[in-house]
Amino acid sequence: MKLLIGNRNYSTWSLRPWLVLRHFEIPFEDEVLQLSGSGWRDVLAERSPTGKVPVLIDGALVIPETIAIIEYLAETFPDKAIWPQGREARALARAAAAEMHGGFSALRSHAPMNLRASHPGKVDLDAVRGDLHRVETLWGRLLEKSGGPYLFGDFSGADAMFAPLATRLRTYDLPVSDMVGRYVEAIYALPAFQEWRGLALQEPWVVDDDEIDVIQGRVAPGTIV
Ligand SMILES: N[C@@H](CCC(=O)N[C@@H](CS)C(=O)NCC(=O)O)C(=O)O
Repeated sequence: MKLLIGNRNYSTWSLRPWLVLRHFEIPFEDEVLQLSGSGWRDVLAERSPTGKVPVLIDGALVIPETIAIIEYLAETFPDKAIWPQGREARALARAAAAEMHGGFSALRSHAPMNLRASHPGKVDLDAVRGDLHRVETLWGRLLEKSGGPYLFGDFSGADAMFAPLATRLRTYDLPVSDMVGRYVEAIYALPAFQEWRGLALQEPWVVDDDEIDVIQGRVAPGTIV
């Protein structure tokens, strides 16, 4: 199996299935397709049916779309508990994953994932207040019920879906409850996440579209090194 991914520092969608593969010890290789530089969109268009990453390649099968990849892994490796035990818990985990996939647009646009950076105080809190409130409600309810440290107790596909959002809370030092703060710590403590982050920190590439100082006009494109 091979997973095509984007730059580890910035590519939220790539991080999600990569965490599932690595955490559940499914053998795979990965290949980074850059999300910046000359001709990057052409490379993506050649390699991915949607022109986006991640893409999972299993023999002749080529699967785009993060949720489809995670579901394929869950079906292919039913012994791995990628989704939690119990039909009701699985339904809630899939609902959370779908909500992440289609929602939280304010946090996604105002607080791009940037693992190597620390930008406290730079996000307009009014713009993301609704999303932060929903994070508190959703994670709070699930963590209270499961007892943590992950949303359904053990790490699952739902946590993989929310891991990038957890990093945004830390990068931009957004105001959260102790419970959400502990969950963010649990994501950062996951060995698979630590491996990804370690590799992200070694990447030399800068994607201006995901750099908040460029987005907010503090620095010119092409000047961050
Ligand atoms: N709906 C897709 C979204 C994938 C996506 O937007 N990936 C970004 C990288 S994180 C990408 O490939 N962007 C390139 C582009 O938009 O041209 C999924 O769930 O996998």
